[in-house]
Amino acid sequence: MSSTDLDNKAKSILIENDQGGYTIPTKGLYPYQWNWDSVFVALGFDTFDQNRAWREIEMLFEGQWRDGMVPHILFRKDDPSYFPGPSVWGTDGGPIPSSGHSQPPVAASVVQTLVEHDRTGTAQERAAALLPKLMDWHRWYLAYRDPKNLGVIAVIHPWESGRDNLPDWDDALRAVEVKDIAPYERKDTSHVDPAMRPHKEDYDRYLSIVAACRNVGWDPARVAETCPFFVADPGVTFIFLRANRDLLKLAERLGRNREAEEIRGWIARMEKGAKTLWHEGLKAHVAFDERSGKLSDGISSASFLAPYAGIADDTTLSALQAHFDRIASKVRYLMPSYDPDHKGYEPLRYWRGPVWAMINYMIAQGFAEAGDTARAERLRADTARLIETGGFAEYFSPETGAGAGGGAFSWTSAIWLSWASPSHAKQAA
Ligand code: 9WN
Repeated sequence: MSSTDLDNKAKSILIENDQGGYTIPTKGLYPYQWNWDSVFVALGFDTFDQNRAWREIEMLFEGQWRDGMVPHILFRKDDPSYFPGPSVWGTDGGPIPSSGHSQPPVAASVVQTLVEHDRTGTAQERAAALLPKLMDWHRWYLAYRDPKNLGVIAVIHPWESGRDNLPDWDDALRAVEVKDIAPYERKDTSHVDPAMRPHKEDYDRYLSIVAACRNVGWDPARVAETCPFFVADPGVTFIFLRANRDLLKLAERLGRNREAEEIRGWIARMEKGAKTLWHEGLKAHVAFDERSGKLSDGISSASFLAPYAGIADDTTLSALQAHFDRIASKVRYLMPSYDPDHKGYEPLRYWRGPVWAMINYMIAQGFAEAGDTARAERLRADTARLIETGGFAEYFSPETGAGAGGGAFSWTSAIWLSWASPSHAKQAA
């Protein structure tokens, strides 16, 4: 397929997955509105329908909870093809039935991008309406996912990280007692090869965490105190730090001085805190289990997001460049979600090895901003080749380039349109 055909195909996937203002990640496997999926999808719509891009994010925020949290899934209508659905979550925090925790807060960064790209003349107004909501969400993160003021953001469930099945979660997950779960039937393995999905022992624990949070009524302070899983994640931490920098730009642009001052404080706290995640032996930022006090022992694709978060001092950048080149000598396509030299690496099981297009987009943005345009371009070229060979798949094998997981996937299409497509690269040049 030519790149123009792929552009058209990507657009048609977004249009097909559009449910009237919000977009599902893919039909069958994921039939609801997911938080960070929607935000990346907005980047795709931004290339051909800016009004629709704003709508995607506005509809996501329609589900914001009273306490400020923006849920990871909005169940706008019940769909038996996905498990666990609304009745398992048992939440009551917001206006739309939803899951009970969040997902990586990329929204402020994408809103800032939409403002910069605006051709509609309405962006300033729409961003101003979103600003207080973004502020509330970010305050919620600091209050309830960093209650000890460490300057790092923890996740209370592997699903909250968006990188659900990472080897980094294994130890913390094994420590979760399996209890309070009713007999259940998974749906994911009926849509996708079970060899690409988590094991039953993982699902038992995923559901046990949901039960533990349900038992405290999803009260965020009690969740932070009692949740059996509470792990500081370099992915969410770096995405949040970046989002705060972009939120600051927005607040300044809108003349919101009080908010700008508050955000500057958050940035200082996070810049200091990120050091907690530095693993001196591995020379990279890794996950930190706040319950056990242990750092994880592997490098994930999120370790490469430090420059995206504005952490690009010489030590960090040169260590990441060395890891980048080492990993590039092991696999054909970058960036695998987990280090191929680690025992937990599996090229086709999700988040234990496969490549995701939107993670590449963020890593590349950080490397380019740090002045490493060669490695940024390598990531863009690999992402383009993966999509040309593997189609608009959910994720790809770093070894063969085969597309895996769900097909006709929204965020892969969006990242193609907004970044990886050669026609986009030509326009941007
Ligand atoms: C649970 C929708 C979501 C992504 C996540 C990805 C996967 C869900 C699942 O799909 O997670 O949230 O059921 O496996 O891990 O990042 O947002 O695309």
